[in-house]
Amino acid sequence: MRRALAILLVLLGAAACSSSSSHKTTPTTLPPVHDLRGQKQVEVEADNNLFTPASIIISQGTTVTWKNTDTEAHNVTSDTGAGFGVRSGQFGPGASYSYKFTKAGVYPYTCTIHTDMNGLVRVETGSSVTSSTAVG
Ligand SMILES: [Cu+2]
Repeated sequence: MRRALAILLVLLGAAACSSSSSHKTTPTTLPPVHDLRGQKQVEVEADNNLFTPASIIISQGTTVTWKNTDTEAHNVTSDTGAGFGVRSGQFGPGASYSYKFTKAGVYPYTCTIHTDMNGLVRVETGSSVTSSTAVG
C-alpha cells in the first residue's frame, strides 16, 4: 500500500507540474484525416519534417504524389512492406514521387531519416471518382 501511495503522489506531482506550465502540450485529438476520396490525383507535401496532410483517405485507383518542398532529403518508406516508397537519394528537395494505389487497404509510412515523420494512406473501394451530390 505504501508503494501505491508513492505512485499516486508521483502521478499527482506530474499532473500538477504539467498543468502549471504555460505552454500547453495537451494530447487532445489525433491529427485530422483528410478525406480526398473521388479524386484521381492527390498531393502530399514533405516539408518541415512533416507530411502534409499526414493522414488521407483516397479512392481505389488514386495516384498520390509526394512532393519534397523541404530543404533536405526525405523518404517515403512503407511500414508494412507494401510496394510503394521512394529512397532518400531520389527524394531530395524539389523532387516528387508518385504511386497509384490500386488495392484497398491501409498504408502507413515513415521517413526513416526522421522517424517522427509519419503518414497514412487509407484506400477505399467502391464509389471511385463519382460526382458527389451537393446537399443544402
Ligand atoms: Cu525525413
